[in-house]
Amino acid sequence: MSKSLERVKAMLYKHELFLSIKNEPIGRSNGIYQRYKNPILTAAHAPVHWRYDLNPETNPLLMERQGMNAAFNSGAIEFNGKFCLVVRVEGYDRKSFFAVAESESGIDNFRFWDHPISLPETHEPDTNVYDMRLTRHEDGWIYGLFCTERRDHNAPEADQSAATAKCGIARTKDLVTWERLADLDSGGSQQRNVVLHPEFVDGKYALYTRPQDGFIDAGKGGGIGWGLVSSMENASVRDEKIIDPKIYHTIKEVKNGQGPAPIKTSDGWLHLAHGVRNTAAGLRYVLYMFMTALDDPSRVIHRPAGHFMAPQDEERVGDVSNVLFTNGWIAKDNGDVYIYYASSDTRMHVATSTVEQLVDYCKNTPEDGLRSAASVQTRNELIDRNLAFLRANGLK
Ligand code: M1P
Repeated sequence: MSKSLERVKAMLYKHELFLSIKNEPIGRSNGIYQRYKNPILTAAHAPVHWRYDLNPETNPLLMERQGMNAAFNSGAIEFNGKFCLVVRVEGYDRKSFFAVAESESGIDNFRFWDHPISLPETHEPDTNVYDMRLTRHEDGWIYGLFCTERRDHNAPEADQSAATAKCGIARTKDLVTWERLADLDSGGSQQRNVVLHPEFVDGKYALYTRPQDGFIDAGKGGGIGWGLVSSMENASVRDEKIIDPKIYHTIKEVKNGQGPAPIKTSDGWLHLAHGVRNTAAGLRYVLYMFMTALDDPSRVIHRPAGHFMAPQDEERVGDVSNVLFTNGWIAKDNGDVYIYYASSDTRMHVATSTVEQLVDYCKNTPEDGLRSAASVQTRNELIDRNLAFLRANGLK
């Protein structure tokens, strides 16, 4: 074997060793979910053949030609018995695209398919696409709803960062071939974090939306909205009802957004979302949960206070630090739940839980009383119950 071929072989071997690293639960668990030691996907997980020109004739120095920057905010679905993520992959050029990575275990050994997804464009090409939410709908399609970002054509030439966000819609049966449908028409508002509910509601498709006045600022908009549309082809939503508003002095006072499509349980629909507040160090993104009624997925029935997961340790640092974001989870038939979340717009992680634990968490975590005194009261109630329990059992 030639020297140059040996170098390629060694590179592939090293990458394979890296992809094969086993993941393991980290010691600390709060009884609600289990975090894991290693991120499940990073830029370094991207196949070597996506980044290097492996031919010694065109790349004699074996230099990286097209670097990868990040692998984050992934949609998730169980497909052909595998855990499949539609990952937001970002190159050094700042462009995001979608690529499927699959794993047998759901906690490690994720492998990207050979090619990223070739997503068709509409008549108005996307500048950037990201954060796909996957929904296996009862109409038989797998839908991917994502953000399509384009330059704001009303912005002055000098302002090259003004953008507009819309909800792009595509559907597939095999995660390989995607049919692109028209972007969601939501009147004047910008949209990000739009998610399709998995079942028809009153014979219509139901959408969780996030109307916003600007690209970053939710402005008068914000909150998780709810709207029904009669078709996903040329879908148009009007009169969105805000079912989970942003609220002063909470973890979602600046903005919030639905995470993945909700999970159906016998106690109601489980929702995972992100909430954003402002700090002297910039925006802080955390994950929170709530539940809605089985007979009306737009009616919130349980609102546990505060965050469900917040960035910790190395999760706190990345391209956009202090961010946890989620747009994918997988509920297995046995009740196990795999929560896929990204940290700081850089890498993907998994946390595991069960439907039983998550429903218990939603039902038994007190709501936010919105005042310090109310928080002290609910905590004292817990303390008093515990002291009585400890005394009754001779432990105090
Ligand atoms: O940078 C943090 C997140 O910012 C945006 O979130 P939101 O839609 O709530 O404004 C998105 O761009 C998201 O991709 C990103 O992770």
